[in-house]
Amino acid sequence: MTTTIPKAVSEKVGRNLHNQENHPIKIVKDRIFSFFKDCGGFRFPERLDPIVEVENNFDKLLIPSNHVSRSPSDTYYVSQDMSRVLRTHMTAEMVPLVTSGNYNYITCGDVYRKDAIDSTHYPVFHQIEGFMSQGNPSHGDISVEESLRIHLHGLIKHLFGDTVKYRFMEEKDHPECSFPFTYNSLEVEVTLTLPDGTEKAIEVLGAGTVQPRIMEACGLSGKSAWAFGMGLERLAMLFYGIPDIRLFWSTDHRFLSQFKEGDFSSKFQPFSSLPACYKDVAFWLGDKGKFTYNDFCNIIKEECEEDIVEEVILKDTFTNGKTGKVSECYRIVYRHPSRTLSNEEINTVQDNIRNRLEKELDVTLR
Ligand code: FA5
Ligand code: MG
Repeated sequence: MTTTIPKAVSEKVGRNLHNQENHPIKIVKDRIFSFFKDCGGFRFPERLDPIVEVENNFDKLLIPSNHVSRSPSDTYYVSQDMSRVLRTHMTAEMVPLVTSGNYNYITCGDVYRKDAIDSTHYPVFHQIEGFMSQGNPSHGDISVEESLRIHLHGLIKHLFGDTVKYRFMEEKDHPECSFPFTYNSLEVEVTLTLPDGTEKAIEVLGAGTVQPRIMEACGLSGKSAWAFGMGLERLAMLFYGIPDIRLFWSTDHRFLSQFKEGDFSSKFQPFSSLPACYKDVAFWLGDKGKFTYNDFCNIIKEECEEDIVEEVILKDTFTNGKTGKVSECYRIVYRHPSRTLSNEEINTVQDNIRNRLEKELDVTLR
């Protein structure tokens, strides 16, 4: 079985926003790279092809065969024999990069996940990943754990300023902050005050000490290394006040002309407040448990020629006492980022989605 990749996703392959001059994703990437350039000792290799072996994305990273992230509801499989995927994280490049002699690197690339549809999730986003092994002079005499923490403290302050409020959520206190490919793992959460005075905590990165079995597989038995991975979109949204993650893919000059290399202080000026159109769809779930929210979102992405769906929200759910059947009602919010949608256009898409829901996900429309 392979997943058909929605056109809205496949046409993003090769766009490489992280290398597009004056694009906010590139500006944020450069700012992170500049911190590590100042540290010294790092290489900055880039592997642009996001199609990778399942082995490198999951197996060699010790991700168990029953791990949810491997499910075709979460990951885009691109070959008939299920041996290749659109990489789901930049850690997929760790084994190939280290094996080919990069022992200290910072890399960046596009990653793909089937996910929710809302203002902070998009099936394509960008990650920066860092890897540093013992032997890099900037480790000095300190342990790998200490070195990781020093670099991360420095990076967070470089990005958000000295007075930033943030915390390290260590695996030992927060078991959910762990990764199969690292131990002594942690996640960093930054709390920012928004223009309206409210505080918002966001998870900006995951990190840890690389598992010895992976070091061995990379030909570095007996050595240790740290690694971290962070998402760029949410950072850029915070720095610039960009309200909707889909905007990064806009080719509209009203968006692109607002950003300049090195300029971090400007705030994004919204250029459209187009009306949204809401459509609800309610159904009974079938007995086979075939329906998943991610598969539903993927059908929506496949049916939309352009990015016209802003959000898909579960509005209501209940169980019929007599039959035991479960009903769910979802609201699909349609809004094009830069033009007004016609009723006709929305109705066609909505009808197609309804038909496919019934055919493919074993539900009965109400
Ligand atoms: C990872 O992807 C790990 N590979 C990170 C890592 C690397 C850990 C090396 C240890 C060693 P996670 O799925 O939590 O972890 O994603 C890492 C970061 O990417 C998150 O902290 C967040 O900033 C960003 N991110 C994750 N999912 C999304 C999404 N759907 N949209 C935007 N950003 C996301
Ligand atoms: Mg996470």
